[in-house]
Amino acid sequence: MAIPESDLDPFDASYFEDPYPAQDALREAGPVVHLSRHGIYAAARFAEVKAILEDWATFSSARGVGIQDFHRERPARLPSLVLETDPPLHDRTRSVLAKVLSPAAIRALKEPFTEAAEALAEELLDRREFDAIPDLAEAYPLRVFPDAMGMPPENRHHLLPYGDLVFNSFGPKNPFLEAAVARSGPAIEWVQAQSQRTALADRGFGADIHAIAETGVLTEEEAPQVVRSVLTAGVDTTVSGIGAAVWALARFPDQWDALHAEPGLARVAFDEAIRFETPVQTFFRTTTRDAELGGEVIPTDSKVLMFLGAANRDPRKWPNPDRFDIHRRPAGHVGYGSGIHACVGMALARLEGECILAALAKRVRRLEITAQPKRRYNNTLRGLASLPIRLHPA
Ligand code: QZP
Repeated sequence: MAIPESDLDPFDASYFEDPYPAQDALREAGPVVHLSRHGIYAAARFAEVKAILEDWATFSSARGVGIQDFHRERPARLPSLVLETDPPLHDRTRSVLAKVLSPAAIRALKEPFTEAAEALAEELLDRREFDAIPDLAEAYPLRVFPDAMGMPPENRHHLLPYGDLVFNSFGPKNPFLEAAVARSGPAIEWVQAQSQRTALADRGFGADIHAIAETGVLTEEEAPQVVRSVLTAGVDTTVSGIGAAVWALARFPDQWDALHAEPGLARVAFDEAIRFETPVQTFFRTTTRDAELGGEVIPTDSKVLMFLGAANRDPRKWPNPDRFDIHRRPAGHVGYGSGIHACVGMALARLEGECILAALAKRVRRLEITAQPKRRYNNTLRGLASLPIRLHPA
């Protein structure tokens, strides 16, 4: 029994354009496939992706969750204290973030996030026609998230090219990464400066992280690195998620009808959009030993690519997986990961998605796509660059 080979490049424009036939082929080829172009292993079925996520000791994050192996190459940025670590270091950082992003802390944002969503929905309704990526999917998180962090109003736009750079950097050094580097300008230095205690308001997630650090859990150097993690993970992801939801709801008008009839479904509709489009498409782990997976053995010190998006459309797990259906139960998808690294900001992301979709659902009878959407190419994130929309008011 040999692990099948594939020459697929999952970081290439034609793959990004329509990844589904290639994902289907990967799932059908076997539980583990070797991608010869990059010298990496891949898992695209739900069961194996989940098994990798649940076994952090065999499938380590400490050597980077991108294609680069930190044991062989120096990481371009200071490794994250939560994403690119294993226990026990991971757990210490994670506990700080779990406290800061606690259910009570997120609940307190329900009112301001709802208010901001209603205001944006009203503005968009007045305009009638707009581009749902910059004017909605980017505008909403850029309004509410930096406020919740306690950031000053200036230069928040740097958060987007910064995220674009980091998410591209998990992939190979290809033209998409090179373009993101060229576009990033002062974003890296700006984010670093914004992570310092003195740059952040007295109230907000940033101040909360620094306050916990001062109790001795984190060192003075570590606290801004943890703020950086939230700034990195918190914007581009929700932009892609909200864009995915609007795009799916515009393409499946019967699903918009259902949401319009029952705006209380906004939260589950957002979750289904995360399953359906899976904004964070892929992530790597590195094997710390010969690793058994789906009856195959992946050699130690190998990079393993998890196809979260393919897992979320695996027919072994999901009936009719290519149908966007807000009445299915999408719970259990791996769009937020699983196991010890599962998204620590999930409740915040879901609150943003819920608020903006509910605000639109109440006011809008129909979403019309008025021109061909344009894809945004990124080595990790799936999303659009442009989605021209006309709103039909209720
Ligand atoms: C990005 C960090 C892996 C993600 C989907 C998001 C992400 C999470 C953490 C960090 C960056 O800690 O820098």
